[in-house]
Amino acid sequence: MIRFLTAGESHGPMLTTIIEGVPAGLPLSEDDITLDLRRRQKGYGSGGRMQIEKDHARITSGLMNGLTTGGPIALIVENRDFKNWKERDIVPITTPRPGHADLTGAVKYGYRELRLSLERASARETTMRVAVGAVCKKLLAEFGIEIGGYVVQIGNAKATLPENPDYLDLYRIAEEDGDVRCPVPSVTKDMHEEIRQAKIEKDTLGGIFEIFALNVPVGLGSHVHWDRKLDGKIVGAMTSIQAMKGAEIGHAFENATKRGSEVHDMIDLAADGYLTRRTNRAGGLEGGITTGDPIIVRVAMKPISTMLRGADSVNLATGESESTTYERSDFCATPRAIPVGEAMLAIVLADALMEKIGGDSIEEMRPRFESLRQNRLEDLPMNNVEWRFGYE
Ligand code: EPS
Repeated sequence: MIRFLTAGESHGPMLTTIIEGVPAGLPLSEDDITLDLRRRQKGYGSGGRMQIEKDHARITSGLMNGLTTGGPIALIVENRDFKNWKERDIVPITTPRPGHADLTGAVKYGYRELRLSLERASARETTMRVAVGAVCKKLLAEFGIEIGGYVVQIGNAKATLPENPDYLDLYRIAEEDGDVRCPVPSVTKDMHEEIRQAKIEKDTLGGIFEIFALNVPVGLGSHVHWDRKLDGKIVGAMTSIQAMKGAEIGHAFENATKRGSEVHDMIDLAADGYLTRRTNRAGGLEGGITTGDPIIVRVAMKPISTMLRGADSVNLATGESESTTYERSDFCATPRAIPVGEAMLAIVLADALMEKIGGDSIEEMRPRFESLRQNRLEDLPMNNVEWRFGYE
């Protein structure tokens, strides 16, 4: 199965990751990873840091002749900003920002300088998640699985989408825009305006975005135990991203207000004998298992906690009430969160695929994957077998 660790501080010399469990024989290049790293750096509402960094991942192990070896893959990304911090006279931060890990981290680890919390809690770490996600996307792409995402709400600007949209089309529109990654062009300028106003008012904004996965085979995940349910893993992975405070599969919160007859995806028998669904309100998962329909996960990002206008807090060194200080930050990082959400979904799905079909090399996986696809609902309904149930 796929595992990874990241290391590195926001303004330290470099970020590092080791990925374990990627099978041998996967074509991979630094350019594959750079593409997503650059996407993560692009978006309206970013602060000054993105002008400094030019993220590029060096692959330092696990790759030979352009193919993965099956060994651990190590990646490093240099922080170009490091030299500025090395040369700078750094004043300790003693007034914690509400919403950031400043206070909780300091209390937990006994820090006497809040930078020790922020250096590791910083969303700079998502660089490495995106790098790992790019590798997992390559693995999934070998089997036709595609991942993408777009922003659906910033402030009051909301993109309303049709029930079963062409996800790749929405993705293309959002990527072409690039700036706020809105899939509905008529709403793009409203999202832009929301961010612009927040900036003028020295404030910040969060948002809601959707990540999808297409062509996912039936049967990843399991209903048999809580920690094998794929919906739980996906929601957990999304809320592990810095500033993400909620995630739902499909329109879960909206569905919660409706009746069952309005929510569940009715099953039909198609002319060719396959089973089909009228809708995909379940977001591609039933009982913690993939249905074969698009996986849709919606994620809520809180507003960035570093605000130019400051926030009421207490200076821990003096015990006096004081407003937080401001050095630099994003005003709205939601457009830039899309590649991060895609990465986390790719990592969870790559892990679930490896769990399902295993294999030490891509070649070993291919026939297993084909039989997984064949298994699709082809043999249903099974009217030539005896159906029975009993505890005895
Ligand atoms: C972050 C604060 C800002 C963001 C950073 C996350 O960094 P800085 O303090 O250097 O301006 O730019 O995000 C990144 C560096 C990045 O690569 O996304 C924070 O405190 O979480």
